[in-house]
Amino acid sequence: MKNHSLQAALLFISIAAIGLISCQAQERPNIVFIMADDLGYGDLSVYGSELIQTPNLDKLAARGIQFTDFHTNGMVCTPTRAAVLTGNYQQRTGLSEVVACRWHTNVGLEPEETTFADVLKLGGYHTALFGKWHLGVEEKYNPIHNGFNEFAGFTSGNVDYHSHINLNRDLDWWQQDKIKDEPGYQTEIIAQHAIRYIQNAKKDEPFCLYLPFGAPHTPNQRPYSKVERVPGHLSKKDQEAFRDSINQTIPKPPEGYKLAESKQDRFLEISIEMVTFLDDCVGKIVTELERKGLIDNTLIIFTSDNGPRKMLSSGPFKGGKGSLNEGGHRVPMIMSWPSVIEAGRVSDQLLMTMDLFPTLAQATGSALPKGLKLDGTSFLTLLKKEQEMPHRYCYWGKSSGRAMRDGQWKYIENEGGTGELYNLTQDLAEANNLAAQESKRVKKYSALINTWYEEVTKGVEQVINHKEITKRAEEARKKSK
Ligand SMILES: [Ca+2]
Repeated sequence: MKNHSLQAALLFISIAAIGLISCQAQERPNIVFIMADDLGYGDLSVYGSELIQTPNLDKLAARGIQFTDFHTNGMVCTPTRAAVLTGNYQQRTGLSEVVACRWHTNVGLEPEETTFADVLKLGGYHTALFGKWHLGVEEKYNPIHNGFNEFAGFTSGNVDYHSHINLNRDLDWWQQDKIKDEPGYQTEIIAQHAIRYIQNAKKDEPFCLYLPFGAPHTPNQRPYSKVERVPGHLSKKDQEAFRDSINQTIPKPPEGYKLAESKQDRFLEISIEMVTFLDDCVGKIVTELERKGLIDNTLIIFTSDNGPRKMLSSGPFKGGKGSLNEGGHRVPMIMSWPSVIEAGRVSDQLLMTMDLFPTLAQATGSALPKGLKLDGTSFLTLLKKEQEMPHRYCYWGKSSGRAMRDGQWKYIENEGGTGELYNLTQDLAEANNLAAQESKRVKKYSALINTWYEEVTKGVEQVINHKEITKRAEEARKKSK
């Protein structure tokens, strides 16, 4: 849903104009925006992981800025991606829950929405997306209809890392708007596309490369794991032939390599390896930017789309993927842009994924369309120099609850209306619920959260989640009996 406000439009046009003036002093930057999938706050060594070593991402942080209070808009994949693309709270698009390839046909990010890719493309950028879309599985929602010149990857929530078969047991690998498979381990294919794209970049045309990797989302597969999923439409015999043909192409593990004994240890070991492989790919992409002499004026962004999945870590925070607690949405955020961002910075400013759209528009001097109002706020000036962001309330919402931040205060309103209040300055782990002592504050936040939710969902039908679909189907079944 698009909102129009003249006042906001004028403000943003003037922000974009300031961006354009400042960008004229130097060439417009290239953008490489990398998003991991289900990677938690505590899964990189630079964010304190002792289990996973991520030297390339650590180096990227040392070269630029690392954020400690950066949040995804959603607690699961689709909602955060809708907010990333539109610069708004995802509820305005209706995509407030996951789009599941099994259930949600005819649901996705409508091509009429204005995405950051639309804005940069109109501003003279070449745009590409390699990786996971998860904003509609059908052709009509394809990224090339939503601002991207190039697309290779998958449109559902996850695919087998080798066979690229989704949870509906269909092949889900696209090149542009056609299903067209290419062999290889998913993470590696995405990195290879990125490297080829950078190699072929034209000198006189800046680019925006969006790389939403599927890793480390499940299925839990490393480069030499066997195929797990085969096409559902094939006969049993043909499925086996398909499995064998792909398994034959998978590299053997290094000599002497031994898998952990217990199932749990093996699962963890593979999870770790999926993250280190991703880190390695980031290193290769950065090396290619260096080789092309583009590194100084390329804004590299690395973040995640929600908190950690099973066996990964939210560091000091409570909860993981899907949770309204900090672990569900506070994620790593690293940015490098040597010609603008001073090396070695750490910032504790409160930011959300929807802030990236206006930041990218301003950093590239791309004007926003007249009348486009965004919930996100540009933080380009913060990249140039540490400063306090203006105070604002930040909100999170899903079908079973909502949450908000007011500076140090975190309020969660669970389904049914019970509230939890935490002071994050004293209690990062959200262990001490202060709701009973602070009833006046709770009342204020509860009213604010409800006003916000009503405003962002007004007139927009929200996607229903798996549980609700199953519940409704069960009710219909009982009724028909
Ligand atoms: Ca995710």
